[in-house]
Amino acid sequence: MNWEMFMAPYNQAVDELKVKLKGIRAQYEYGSMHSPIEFVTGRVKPIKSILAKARKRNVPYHALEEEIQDIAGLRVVCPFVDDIYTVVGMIRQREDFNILEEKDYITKKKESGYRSYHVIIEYPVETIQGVKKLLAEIQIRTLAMNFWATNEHSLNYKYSGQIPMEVKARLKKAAEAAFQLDEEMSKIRNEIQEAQAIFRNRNDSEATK
Ligand code: 0O2
Repeated sequence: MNWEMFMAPYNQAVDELKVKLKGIRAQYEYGSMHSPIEFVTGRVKPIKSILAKARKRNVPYHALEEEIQDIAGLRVVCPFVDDIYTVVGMIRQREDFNILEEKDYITKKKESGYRSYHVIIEYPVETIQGVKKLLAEIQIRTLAMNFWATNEHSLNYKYSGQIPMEVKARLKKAAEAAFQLDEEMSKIRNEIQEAQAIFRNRNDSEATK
């Protein structure tokens, strides 16, 4: 297996999709509008993790491209829960890729407490051999959901997937607290956005002095 060749289109897809998704945020900023996107990150799954996932699921090498959907992974982090659905709406309308599947782990959280909205897309990458369509996963979540998932992910790594029961229970509590935080923030969303607009205008006028 030539891993460098295998990974090349995934690296390209992540780079391109990062630019495209960051472009959405930039357009809101130019228009001085509230952006439903706080930040965008992207990564190509490390080969070690691809192989570990494949082994766990009995996926042979020749089926990696179809079976491991998140070799190319993008993450869109939003200020508020409603923003997630705004971003999903925009993703659905795009003409530069197709959606294959949507997984709503917000209304239906995972057993761990994990919340996020996942969209699996088929993305065409232009290569010197022609167009190569590959799968990519876009995870859309709030800042609070991201804080929880990042910490839980670190703990999973620390305990090699075997998080002790009492830590698991605390994580579930923390997931609910994070969701409550999202709900409370949504209730004062208008106030927060007005405050941010005042702050932005003040900075803009000071910059042009
Ligand atoms: P990594 O290290 O982030 O790459 P499925 O068969 O559809 O249930 P699949 O294909 O793993 O399972 O898809 P799923 O469940 O949508 O999860 C894909 C990714 O979502 C994971 O990738 C994580 O990034 C994230 N995720 C899912 N569940 C959890 C969770 O309980 N906690 C955290 N922190 N993240 C989660 P990987 O490959 O597991 O990991």
